[in-house]
Amino acid sequence: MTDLKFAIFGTGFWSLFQIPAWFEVGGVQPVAAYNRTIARANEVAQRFGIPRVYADPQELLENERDNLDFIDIITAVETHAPLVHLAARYNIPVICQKPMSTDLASAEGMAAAFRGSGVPFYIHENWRWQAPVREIKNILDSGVIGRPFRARIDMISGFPVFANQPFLKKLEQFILTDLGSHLLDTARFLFGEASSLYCQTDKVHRDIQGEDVATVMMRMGSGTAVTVNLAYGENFLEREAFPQTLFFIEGEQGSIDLYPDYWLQVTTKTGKNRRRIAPPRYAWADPAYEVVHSSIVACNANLLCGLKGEGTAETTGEDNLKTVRLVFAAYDSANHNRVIYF
Ligand code: 89Y
Repeated sequence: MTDLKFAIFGTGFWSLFQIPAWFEVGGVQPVAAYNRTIARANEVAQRFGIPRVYADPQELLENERDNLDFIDIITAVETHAPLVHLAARYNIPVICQKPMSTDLASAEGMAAAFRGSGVPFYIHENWRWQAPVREIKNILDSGVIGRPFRARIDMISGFPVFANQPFLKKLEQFILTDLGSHLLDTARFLFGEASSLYCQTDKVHRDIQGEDVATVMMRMGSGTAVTVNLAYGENFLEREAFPQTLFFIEGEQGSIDLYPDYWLQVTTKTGKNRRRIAPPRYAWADPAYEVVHSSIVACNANLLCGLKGEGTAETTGEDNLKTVRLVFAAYDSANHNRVIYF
């Protein structure tokens, strides 16, 4: 099969990892890049050998429409909906970076634009593709710890996250959209759909718009009580593990711990099994984001299988809408201090 040709929409911070992750997967070729600031598009295009650049997404689609198998959108979140609707008008398959949109209604509109068209609409949601998360899923599916009745999922860090991604400071809804999207999706992946949710939020940084602390409690799947603890604090933690997510899962016959540095331990009545599930290493990845950047490769590979009709893409727009519903239900819950039932 010949390479699938694609256009990148957005050449900001994330494109420096998203594009090499595509090269790592192989079987694809970037043919054009759009960016609001053309100088930046030129810079990134030159670095990665992308032949054509545009400052207008519609002009790109007019010129390249017959040459494109898909579009990969990695622009700022508020531009996702208009760009996805634009691509839908050209019937071009789309991969859109998480978080899908700024609100539930526009996310629903994005999914609806593709529904019934036969044209793929996928969300790039990579957290569930982290090597230790896949291993936890295998362990849960093996039944070795029995029915999981409770889980704690923690992503708590003092990492200077706004240094690389300054726009995050300006989001009125920050940690639940930026990280909550990832962790609530991971909770769904591991434990099934939520039947109820309760959330509290807080703010530690004084110079940002949105919340940087959130505590979400959900009842999921066949009854697992899951707490997701999120924080970017200015606090100094004894064990800084950014961007690792730590897990403690209790089952009727055993437990699973994921500790810093990817140490995974399964404890049952027959004893403890401790292994290190480190992510694959790539030269282009920023070591400070290792586990996240490496999961871009696995996520892209899965979405490419879906585009080629060779497998099932996990994070379709329809599937990710369920994650988006949890994110905005969490804001609703925190704002009104009430439990949301699904
Ligand atoms: O934007 C976020 C993401 O998707 O992964 C980590 C991050 O860069 C900061 O929270």
